[in-house]
This record gives sequence, C-alpha cells and structure tokens, in this order.
Amino acid sequence: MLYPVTNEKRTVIDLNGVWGFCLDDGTNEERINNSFIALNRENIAVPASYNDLKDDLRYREHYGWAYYERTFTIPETLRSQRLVLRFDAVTHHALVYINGKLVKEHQGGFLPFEISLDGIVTAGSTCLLQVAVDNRVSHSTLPVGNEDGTAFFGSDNAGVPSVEMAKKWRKKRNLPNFDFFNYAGINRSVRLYSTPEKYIRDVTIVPSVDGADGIVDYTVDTDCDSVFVAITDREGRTVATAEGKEGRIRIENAKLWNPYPEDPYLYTAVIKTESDRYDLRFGIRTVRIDGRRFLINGKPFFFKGFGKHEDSPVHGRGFDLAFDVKDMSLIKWMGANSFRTSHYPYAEEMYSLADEEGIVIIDETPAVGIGAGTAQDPYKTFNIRKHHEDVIRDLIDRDKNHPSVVMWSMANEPDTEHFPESAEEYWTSLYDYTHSLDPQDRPVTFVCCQNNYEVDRATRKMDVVCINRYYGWYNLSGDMDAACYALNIELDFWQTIGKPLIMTEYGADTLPGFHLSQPEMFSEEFQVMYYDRINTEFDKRDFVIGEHPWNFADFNTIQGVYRADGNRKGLLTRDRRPKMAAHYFRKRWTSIPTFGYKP
Ligand code: BDP
Repeated sequence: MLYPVTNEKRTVIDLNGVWGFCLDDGTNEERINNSFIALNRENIAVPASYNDLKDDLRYREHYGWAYYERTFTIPETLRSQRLVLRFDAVTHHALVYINGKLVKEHQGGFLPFEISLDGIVTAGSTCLLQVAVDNRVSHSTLPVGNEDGTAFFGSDNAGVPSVEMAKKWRKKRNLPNFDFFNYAGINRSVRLYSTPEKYIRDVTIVPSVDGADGIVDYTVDTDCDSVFVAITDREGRTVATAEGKEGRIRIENAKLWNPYPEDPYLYTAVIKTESDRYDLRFGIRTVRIDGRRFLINGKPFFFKGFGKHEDSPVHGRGFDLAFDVKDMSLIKWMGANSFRTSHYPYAEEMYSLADEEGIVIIDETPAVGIGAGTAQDPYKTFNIRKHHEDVIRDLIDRDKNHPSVVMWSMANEPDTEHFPESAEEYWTSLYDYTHSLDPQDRPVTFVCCQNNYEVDRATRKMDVVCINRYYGWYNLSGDMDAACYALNIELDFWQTIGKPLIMTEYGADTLPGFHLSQPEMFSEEFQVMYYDRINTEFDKRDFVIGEHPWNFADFNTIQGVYRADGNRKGLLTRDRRPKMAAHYFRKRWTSIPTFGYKP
C-alpha cells in the first residue's frame, strides 16, 4: 500500500484536527444513526489516543465503543479525480460511516485501511464522517485479551464471598494479555487523497548487488498503459531508467544503504505513467543469514538497540512526529543502530525516518499475548489464524520497500511450551506464509518468552532465535550471580541449535533518581549492574548477535500491583531523560562496531 503524497497528479487533504467525540454509555448499541453523539459531544484531538485527553476516569478506563465525527468538504477542483479516504490506524475495531451510511469495517488497530469514495461522495459536497471505535480485546483479537471484561484473577478473590459476586461488582474492563496500556481511538492520521482515474496502485522494489553495481527489480501495479521509471540519486541526478510495468534496472557503481553510523544512502524511483506519478525512496542493501551470522550487505551485523513502544505523555499511542524525531536522535546518541517495533507495527513515518537515519528495524505484528491467561490450547481453541495472516499480509504490503526493515517478527511471547506440537505447526506454517509474501524474502522470526526451551519446538525453527529473558529480575530476582549462571545454562542450549540469537528483551524496573550505595532492585545502580553483568556473558558468545534492552523509555500500562506509574524498565524516563543505564549503554555501544563485532 502506497503512502499518500501530493505531487502534480495527486492531492492529499489532511483531516486531522479537533473532532466531535463521545464515549458509549456501556449499552453498546448502534449509536451512529441517532442523536446520541449530538447530545454527548465533546472535543477530541485526532490523531491521539482518547484515554489521557480528559481528566476523567471514564476516558482512561473506557471499555467498548467510542464515536468520532466531523464534516469535510471535497474541493470542486478534484472533480475528475479518484478519491480515497485513508485511516493510518484506528485502534482496534472501526466502523466508518459517511452521511450515515456504513462504508467500511476494519479489524486491527495498527495498520492503515482505505475507502474508495467512488459513488459515495461527489466533488464540491460536504460530507458527515463518523467513526465508531471499539477498544475491546479478546482471545480472537491481536493483541490478545481475556474475554468479555469479566475475567477474575488471583487477588480479586480475597475477601469476596464468591466469584459470581465479584464479577457482578467488578467494573467491566479490558483485561489485556500484554503489558502496555490499551490506548485506543483514532491513533494515527486521517487523510483524504486523490489520484487520477488511471493510477499507480502499488510499487514493489527488490534490490540486490552484483559486484559494484546495484540491481533493482521493480513491479508497478497499475491499469495505466505506459510506465516509465527513472532512478535518481541523492543529488537528484538520473542514474538509470526503464520502461514497462516490471523490469530490472542496473545502477552502476551503486551506493549501498548501510546502517548507522555508516551512510544510509537512498535513491528515488520516479514512476510516471500517462496519467499518474509516484516517487518512492528506497535503498540498495542485502540481508541474509549465514550460519550464526546476520549479514547486511554481506557483513556481519550486530543489533545494538531496543524494544520500544509508541508511547508518550498525553498522546498515549497517538502519532507524534516530534517524539519520533527525538527518539531517533536518542537512539543515535546512545550509539544504537536498531529497534524492534514491539509490540505492533508503528506509524509509517517512523520507518521513513529510519530509512533516512540508517536505523535497522525488526518489524513486529500486533500478535502479543497468544495463549496467556488461558489453560486451553490457543491454537486449536481460538479463531486467530485468519486474522493473524491478514495482519502479516497487510504489514508486508505496507512496509515491504523500506530498507530499514531487515526482519519480520510474527509475534511477541506466544505460548510455545504448553501445547508444543500445536505451537510448532502454527508457527512454522505462518513462517512459510510470511516468507512466501515478502518480495525481498527477509528473515522471519517470532519472539519467545521465558519458558522451558527444551520443550518448545517452535522458537528453534525460526531464522533467528529471539528471546526475552529476565534472569535477575522476574526470576532469581536481585541475585546476579545466580542469574548469570542460569542464563549461561540456557545459552549453552541455544549454542547447540546453531542459529544466531538476539536477546530481544532483558531489563530491570528502575526509579530515576533512586540511588543506593549497594545495587539493589529498582535503583539506578542495580539497572547498570544488571546490564553490565548480562552483557559480559553475551560478549563471550559469538552467536549472540544482538542486544535489545527492554525498554527504550518508561511507558504506560494498566494499573496493578506490579506497576507504579507504568513499566519503569526504560533506559530513559517517559519524557526521554536518561537514567544512568542510558549513559552506561552509550559508553558500551559507541565502542562496539555495527559490523564485525562478532566474527
Ligand atoms: C515481557 C513482555 C513486555 C513486558 C516485559 C516486562 O514482552 O511486553 O513489558 O515483559 O514485564 O515479557 O517488563
């Protein structure tokens, strides 16, 4: 799916701004066609999560539908154009109405969807746009939550005569199987855009290298008759041209896209047809696994970076370009070169920034929490496969051309231990599916949670073993000698598997400004010692080809006894101030090369 652009053939109209809004009152009936919104209308910002925009617990803890509305006018000048309404992300389930008529239903809160407005609106008219948004998560949504807001856990039991009574008293609420706040609403931009009637639907670029030359295999999906492709360099000079809907272009003495701190050189493919034009920035780089090495442009790459979140004060998970630019700056300041889009696809603008800045991305679907909170075999009991395939397809469709994306992560921490055979079948078939869809055939993985790794059959089948481990925090808490001992037993196991391994999460909650002479849990001194001890073990293992501390910054979560003002494992605070550990990593990573750190 192409990102919307304005050029001499296309126009983008921004529909972001202050919209009318109201929360459903809990009855969850059809609200769009009655006066409910008019009677309860409040102002809300788009894009943003609605949860933290009002000082009202109803917003913070809302469960179910919420409604947005605004009007927009289509300029008469667009009369002969094809019109499309594009939502970059509505979390999690959206119904879109134009002039009271349902025009689209979309499931999944982190990927874009579009509505062709042909036959629905006319140029020159003013339309009422309404969006109903449902934030409920269940065992069939991605991310996963416990069913129907009534589940009842552990400590809820204390002092309550019966489960039935507690369920009656307990407010209906989302029970996420994931550790980030379930921010909801129109989280990313809304735009109206136009194309000519005969237009460029999609462009696919597959780069490769032949000696000193770059090879670009391209496909243009269009009904247009003639297609011209010009490749321009950074200075705007044309370096190669081609004609036709698909073909191969050779760029002599090509400059490669290389990760930070090397040069992330980008070319532009200028695609013109008899009626349309689209300019796509791309990089020439290769990605390949060779034994226990992860090769970018044929050189062994070491992942220095983070698990992140899209999370910022006030905006929640709302698109925030200022935070994205700031985060890129901080990633480089710490000497990092990569991050994982834990635990869902991020806004497209972040990938374009990463392309330009040379930051490598492990691109993750929103499949987090599969199998948690249930004793049943999730792969056989719940209806997830079809939706999971849909999000993988849409993710690849959206992100396939970004040079920054070097690996797909199908999920975070699914259960692979309790039903190992079902898990193996599920993950290996999705692995084949993901490979089959990616025109660049990048490596594919999923991220494994602390488990009995000898029983788990699925993690070892991935191209790269990605594990989240909290030795010294959740287990063997505070005892770093024991933690390193246990970690090494596990690393001995993975060494026999013969694949590259990235530690995709490890970390310790840390209160900024809490200092101790002796490193105990939650102090800044402990966080530094924890990382230093564990990194020392990684340095002894050549097959550990990456370290992604959890997390880049503190982030918001559901309230609960484990979380005081959210998850505090950030190297930075939520407002992006460095803890001591950020300085520790800056020192470590600025002396670790991006290429060739491990043989
Ligand atoms: C991991 C999860 C991550 C959590 C982290 C933690 O992948 O989402 O935030 O634990 O508990 O298991 O801090």
